[in-house]
Order: sequence, then structure tokens, then C-alpha cells
Amino acid sequence: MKRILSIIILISMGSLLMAQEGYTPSESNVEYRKFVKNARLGIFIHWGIYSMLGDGEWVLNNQNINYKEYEKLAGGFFPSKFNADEWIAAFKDAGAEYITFTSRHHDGFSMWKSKVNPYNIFDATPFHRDIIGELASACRRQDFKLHLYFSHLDWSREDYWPLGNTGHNAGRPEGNEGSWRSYKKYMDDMLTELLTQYGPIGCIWFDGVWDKCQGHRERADSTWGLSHQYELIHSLQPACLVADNHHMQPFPGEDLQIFEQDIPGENTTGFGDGQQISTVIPVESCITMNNSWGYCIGDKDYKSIDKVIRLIVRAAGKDANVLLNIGPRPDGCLPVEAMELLRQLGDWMRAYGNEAIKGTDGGFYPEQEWGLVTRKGNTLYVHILNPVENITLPFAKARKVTTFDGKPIKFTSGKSETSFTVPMRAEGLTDQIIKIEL
Ligand code: FHN
Repeated sequence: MKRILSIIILISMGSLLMAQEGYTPSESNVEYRKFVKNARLGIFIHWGIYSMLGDGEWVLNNQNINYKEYEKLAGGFFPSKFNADEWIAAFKDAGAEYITFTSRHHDGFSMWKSKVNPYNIFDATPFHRDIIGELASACRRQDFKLHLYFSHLDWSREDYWPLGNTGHNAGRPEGNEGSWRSYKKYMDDMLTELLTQYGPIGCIWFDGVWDKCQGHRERADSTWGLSHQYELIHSLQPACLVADNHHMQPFPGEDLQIFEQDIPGENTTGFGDGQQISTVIPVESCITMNNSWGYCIGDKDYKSIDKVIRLIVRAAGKDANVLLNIGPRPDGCLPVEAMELLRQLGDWMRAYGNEAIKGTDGGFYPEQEWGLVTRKGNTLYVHILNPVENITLPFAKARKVTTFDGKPIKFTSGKSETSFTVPMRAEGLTDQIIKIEL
């Protein structure tokens, strides 16, 4: 009995170390991590056949739709206005450097021409076009990076058995012993397709581990075979980052830490175990433009440009990226509100963000009531989000303090700190930036 107990303890200790234990990222992976960190802004796209129902990507689950009935949506999916080049051009113009696209969401529908899943955009719809293929080509043409969201969780498969915490009313028949093994193989086959058919993929962005392992970190690897999946990805494309939105501390083998609907470390959503910000791998906060991920016809509650800029600045000040989400319409167009936000964001990025956000470090100085600080080489960028009269910072021997456009500001700087009076703030300015040369 004692022996059995110690074996069980050893196994669970083993899986505590788990995932891709002993993983050392390849040089190309480390390089790509740097690229992603420097980019600071990506665009998240949640798009699938669910967009036709205009009620978000969880509609199958939330409206208790039978999975066989739901599948029939595919027969009517014809996004006649989809143009991958136009999407990528709009994202690029907004200052983003990569797109994270839902290759498959929890409904199990694949947005690429898959040989292992006929329930896909090419074979199951009259559209007969490979969306991921088109996005990959547009990204290549426009020098933009492609990341792929990949749902672990699947509401369409009978071998997704035993069920997790969701999708209980989709009407799937009870599975049989061994079907989980078949589902795991299916995931491997899909990942292999994605990583061998479309050229370089910047990141596989997993989601859904929580369906079976919410609050059970020690079970995540054994249930999902994360170590195996991470190894598979890194062996097929060593530079490809692995990210997993499991709402827990990163596991070995992950190259990008994710926070959802939150500035890193704030845990305002109450997801997971109150993740600490990683100082080892780059960090990304995925945030919706309105209150929905997938297209939601009634959700017009878009964030203002002021709010979006604040999110980007606050994330950068904490050394994190923002992955800003859009839910395209069923016809393949981006909602007009999203297009307008992208346009305004592009103006701001060109004026300020390219210099004071992209390629900067953050996280070395805590957020203050007035704002945050980013750094590039010897230059500190003081981002004043909330008006303040005087600022003293614990950075020594400043050579020069100026406004963003170079007007000198009087300052004092000693062995341990630098102080200055903040100049008048232009009306309506979201982020007043002061530059300090050290
Ligand atoms: O359930 C998903 C949700 O639909 C969406 O994809 C977000 C994006 O981070 N992630 C999940 C919830 O954690």
C-alpha cells in the first residue's frame, strides 16, 4: 500500500514539474520572443461560423444548441467580402505587427483546409477557400506575423470524452473508453497540419485547458499531454512560440505568458490563481475592443481610443504587449467601429507609440497614480496618463529632460533622483510624454 502511495506521489510530483521539462528554447525562438516583445501590439481575431448567429463565439454552449444542428451553419457560411490583404493592411496601419487568428475555437470548426477534419472552411462551406492559407500569404506579402489561436476544448467531437465543464447540452452521445486518446491524436494531427502547411507560424496560442483542469495545475499536463504538444510544436518549428491561456503560471515549454482582459498582475477578472508577471518570457494581455470576442451584433460598447491608448501604455509600462481583439462580421468585414479605432490607433502609434512604446522595456519602475515609465537605451519615457504638477524619479544623473517634441524642461538631477515640473498639458491629450536622457 505504502509503495503504491509513494508511486502516486512520485507521479504527481513529476507532473508538477511537467509540460516540456528541461526545455531550452532554440536561438530562433529566443529571437522571435524579442521580436514579439518589441512589437508591443498585436490584433486578435475571433472568427468562425458562429459569427453568423451574431451572439459571440460561445453561442453553441450558451444557447444549448445541438452540435449536429449547429454544424449545418457551415453550409451557409460564405464571407463574400473577406479580403486577407485588406485586414492585414489595416492592422499594420494601426501599428500592430502580428495577428493571432482563431484557427479553431471551442465549436470545433477549422478555419483551414484540413485533411483530418472535414468540418472545415474549405470542405464544409460553399466558400471553398482556405482562410488560414490566405492570411498566411497576405502576412508574407506584407511582412506581418501570423500567430494561431488553437482551442484545446471542442464541443463538436464525440471523442472529446469525458466532457469537461462546458458543452454539456450540445447533445453529444456518451463516448467510450479510449476515445480521449483518439482526441489527443486528432489535436496532434491538426497541429502538424498547421505547422507544416503554411510556412512560419509565430505562435500557437492555446485556450481551453481550463475546461478540464480549472484550478488543478498538477493535472493539466497528464490530461492534455501539454509536454508532448509543446515538444511537437518546437520540433516542427523551433522558432514558434507556445502560449497557453490556462490562467495559471507558465509551464516549462511555454514561450509567452498570457493575461486575459487584464493589465498583467491585476487579476481584476478573477481568472485562475492570480498569475504573477513572468520576468523570463514575454507577456501579452488579450483585451476586447468591445465586450465580446466573436462578433456580437448587439454589442456596440466599443472602448474609446483614449481607453485603448491607456491600456497599451499601462501594459508597456509593465513590460507587456496588448493583443487587441476584433470579432469580424459574417460577411468577412471588420465592424466599422473596429476600423475606426484601428485608424485612430494608427495615428497615435505613428505620433508617439513607435518611439515611446515599441521596442521599449517596462516593468522596472512601478505604476504611479500619474502613470508609468518605459525605457529605450538611455532614454526614459515618462507617460503621464493623469495630470500631476511635479515628478521625482529614482533615476540618477539625467543629462537632459524634454517634452516629447524636444523642448527643454528645467530639472534637477543628483546621485539618486531626477525631479522636474510637468509643463502645461495640451487639452484632450491622453498620454503626456516627457523624455529623460540618462
Ligand atoms: O473561452 C474563451 C473565449 O471564448 C475567448 O477565446 C478568450 C480569449 O482569451 N479565451 C477563453 C476564455 O478564457
